[in-house]
Amino acid sequence: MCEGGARKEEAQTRLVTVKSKILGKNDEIAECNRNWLKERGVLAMNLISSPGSGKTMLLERTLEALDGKLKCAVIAGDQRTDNDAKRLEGKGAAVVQIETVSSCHLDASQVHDMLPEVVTEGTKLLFIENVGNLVCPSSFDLGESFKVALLSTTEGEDKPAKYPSLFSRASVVLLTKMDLVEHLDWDLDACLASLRSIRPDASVFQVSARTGQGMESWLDFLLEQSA
Ligand SMILES: Nc1nc2c(ncn2[C@@H]2O[C@H](COP(=O)(O)OP(=O)(O)OP(=O)(O)O)[C@@H](O)[C@H]2O)c(=O)[nH]1
Ligand SMILES: [Mg+2]
Repeated sequence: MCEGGARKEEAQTRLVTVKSKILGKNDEIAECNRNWLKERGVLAMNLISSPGSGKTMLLERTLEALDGKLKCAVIAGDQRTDNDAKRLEGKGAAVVQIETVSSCHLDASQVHDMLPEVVTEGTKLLFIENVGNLVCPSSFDLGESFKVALLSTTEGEDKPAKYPSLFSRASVVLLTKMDLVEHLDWDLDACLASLRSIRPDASVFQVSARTGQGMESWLDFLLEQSA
């Protein structure tokens, strides 16, 4: 019994060491990405949310609105398929898809390999659409300027308090699918209270990519940030 306990402790120590080595290596590459992007004057955003909360649709509308105004690029991450890249093509931005296969998040090295291909001369904004997942992607710095968390109204109000690893790290939060509120019991004040309890200073945008509600404020924010 005691011996088993000691072995378990040893195994846990090894696991912690391996994890911190992986994250340490990731952080090094992320810093390299950040410097590379900074040298080129590119603002990079790491978009993180649950699957289906509207990252790609937000980007579809965002790229369409910014086409001809601001040169954008997109790195889209999914476990499988290039569905998102296909949806984002032809909107004036360079788009690449990363298939993470067995991984539930993008890492800095995958982004590093794609940067020269997607970020060409004159690019001002880089959107990195992470794999749909509310937990793991938040631990992996990709070299972004800041993280953007999306939370759709159909997910309920309490997700910031339940998933603090993301919401404490995201300085920008988009409440998406606002057009559906009238069909739901969703409570804006409760959602904001949950968010404020985790990240009081987050910039919050209430948007519907479907109807265009709130999109102007989001676009103004992007233009302002990239200036
Ligand atoms: N009503 C409504 N539906 C939306 C809105 N935004 C996205 N959707 C729908 O939500 C579903 C998922 O949207 P996506 O943009 O694919 O979501 P995602 O976060 O990119 O999903 P993953 O990449 O799989 O994580 C689609 O059926 C969209 O049409 C919105 O503002 N309002
Ligand atoms: Mg998507």
